Amino acid sequence: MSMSFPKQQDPAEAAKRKAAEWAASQVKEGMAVGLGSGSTSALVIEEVGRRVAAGLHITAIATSEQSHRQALSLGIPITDFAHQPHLDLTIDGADEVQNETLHLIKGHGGALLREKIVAMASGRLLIAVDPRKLVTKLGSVFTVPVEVVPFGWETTAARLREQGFAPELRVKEDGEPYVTDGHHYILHCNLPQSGLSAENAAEAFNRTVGVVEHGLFLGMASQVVIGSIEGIQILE
Ligand code: ABF
Repeated sequence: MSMSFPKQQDPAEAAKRKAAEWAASQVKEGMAVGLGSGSTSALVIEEVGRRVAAGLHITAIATSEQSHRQALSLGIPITDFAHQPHLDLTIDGADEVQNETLHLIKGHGGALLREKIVAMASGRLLIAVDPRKLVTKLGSVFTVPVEVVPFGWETTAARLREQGFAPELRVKEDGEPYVTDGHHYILHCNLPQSGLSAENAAEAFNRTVGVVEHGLFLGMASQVVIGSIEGIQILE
């Protein structure tokens, strides 16, 4: 039986907040910071916004339009890669974290392309999650979102299907394709069904024409902070 809690007492929400608060504490004076997407990142941005309002000086680049709007609304100074090609620290969430390798599945929020571009430009990628995100085998809970060019997406999907990924087009409630901030579609791919390791699957996605980027973030996380009601745990 699943229990329902008011948001402020929900254990998962409390865990996310603990992780988010510690992650936000890692933002230091003068840093250029990548701000992630999703509900945990929204808590991070809220906390960073509070610190900026209290006098912290940073610049930031967000991984999604939604996070960008949230940051602006809190008065966090936003920059771009023309002015700031390197970020000191990016804080983002994840859908799955493999507990030993810190390999990640990201992108169920629909922002994986920008998330990966921002992560690649960062000296340190800090992932903030609640304990439900930890898995021993990547792909046990979530599919791998793969961002594809809309033109000929059916042929890209067919080639991913031939490789065993059983791709499914992400659609909105009205049945129309979900369109990313980068104006692409997303195909949800089944990693266990392909029988491939995460590394081999990443290579297969990279080789498939029509694929823009995929949600496997392998060897990219510097640290993972896992929140719980009791406190935090750091994996690195
Ligand atoms: C982004 O938001 C992701 O890459 C992931 O898809 C999602 C996690 O969201 P939440 O923190 O709401 O679980 O960080």
